[in-house]
Amino acid sequence: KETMIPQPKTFGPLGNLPLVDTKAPVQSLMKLAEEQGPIFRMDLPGRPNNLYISGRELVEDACDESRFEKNVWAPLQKVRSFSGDGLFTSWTEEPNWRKAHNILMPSFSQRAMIGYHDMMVDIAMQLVQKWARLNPDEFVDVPEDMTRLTLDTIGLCGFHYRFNSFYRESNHPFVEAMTRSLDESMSQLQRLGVHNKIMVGKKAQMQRDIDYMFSLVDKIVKERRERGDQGENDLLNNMLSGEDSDSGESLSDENIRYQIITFLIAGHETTSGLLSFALYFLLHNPDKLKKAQEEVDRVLTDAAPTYKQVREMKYIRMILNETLRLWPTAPAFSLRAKEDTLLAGRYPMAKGEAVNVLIPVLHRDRSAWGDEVEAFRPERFEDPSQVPNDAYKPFGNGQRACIGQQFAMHEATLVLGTLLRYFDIVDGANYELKIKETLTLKPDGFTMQVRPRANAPMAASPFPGSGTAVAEAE
Ligand code: FDE
Repeated sequence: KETMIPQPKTFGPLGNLPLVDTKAPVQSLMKLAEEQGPIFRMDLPGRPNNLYISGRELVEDACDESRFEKNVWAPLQKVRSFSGDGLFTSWTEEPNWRKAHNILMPSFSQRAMIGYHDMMVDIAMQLVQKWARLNPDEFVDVPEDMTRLTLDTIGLCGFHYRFNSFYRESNHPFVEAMTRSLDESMSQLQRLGVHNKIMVGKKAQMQRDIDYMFSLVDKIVKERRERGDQGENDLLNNMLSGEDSDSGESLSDENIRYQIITFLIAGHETTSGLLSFALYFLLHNPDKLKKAQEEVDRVLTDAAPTYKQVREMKYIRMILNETLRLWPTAPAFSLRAKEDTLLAGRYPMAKGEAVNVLIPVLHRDRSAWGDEVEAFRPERFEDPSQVPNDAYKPFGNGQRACIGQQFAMHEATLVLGTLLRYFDIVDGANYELKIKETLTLKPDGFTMQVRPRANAPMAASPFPGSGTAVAEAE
């Protein structure tokens, strides 16, 4: 009953390494999956026997939590040098995973979004104001502005820290340190062992970056401890005061540091990529853009969206879901067998053996999504009972699925809706999609133009409150 697992051609001691573009590993693996099928094996120097799965049936079976569990695979192990046993990079059996999970779950519930809503609006309006001041021919760098927005949002909602990215020409030093560290972690994976040992300069830079990140975060925690709780409704307060319902324990300062860094990484790269891809798809699908504008014109009747209005923008949410189908910005996760088992009843897996899920390929499985898998069709998500959930995993699986899902979706819906309410978007550069890979996916060098819409609320001057002054003057 056992079945052979295909493997692409090998290159002596390098194994399959030459088949992987070091700058675009996920896109290389997507291509290989197309050639090799829903399961294949890759041998890499020092890391033999990597299994990749992407078919609906295989993924569904590997998502059975009684037999498989989250694997902190090589890319995540690299990131542990600065995110430690934070939620994203801890093994499920590490005590701090369940502790932090229990303490933080309420902070990420749909209800908790009511508390973050005004802070999300604060940052969204900064972006609206920036775009409203552009000259008609200027271009916006979409991923850069979306990264400013998502970083500032998680900073404010998480810790009442203002990165003030819209008031800076270049990135906040924290972002520089974080991006360089993530880049270096991924590069280390691609280098051979000996090469890593001689990269002394890179190592020293990474240490400086990690020291900087720790010192900034530790300062935020220390200040809050000294000042005490002043009713900030943010993640930091919940971490400082929260007790694990199982053990009665609270989180250590060291673990809080790792969680903060985790939220800053997880909460901004992925969500900014999502917003950027969504705008890209809307530019290329004018009929969907029109439907979206009809919805925001109907729902968003005030200068800034309310919590309830964000929940009412159903089509915007469907656009985001469909965007995550085609380009899930966290493109892969890994699962390992808890005991010896047969995957999908035919591939023997020894205890501890892992499979890596290629999400963008799963999301193009024709048996789940029909023949036109490349078509951008938000309507696939219209009727929740029709969504093939076993073939849709943009937020991972089971108890280790994304804790930030509600947060990301509320933020992205709010922002995309507001932008479409205020601006027409124009593909002035004839942008052709090119995907940049870090730990996440983003449209590389994506620029577009924006034109204030004549019918936007307070379109001429999108300052909260300024509309009344104008009305009174008239
Ligand atoms: C998580 C997550 C995941 C899973 C991973 C693995 O399994 O390894 C995924 C897939 C995801 N996530 C995705 C996503 C997307 C988006 C847009 C997001 N995400 C967003 C966000 C935001 C925030 C704040 C977050 N996110 C967070 C997070 C965390 C913490 C985690 C871990 C959890 C546990 O517990 O494990 C995740 N996330 Fe996400």
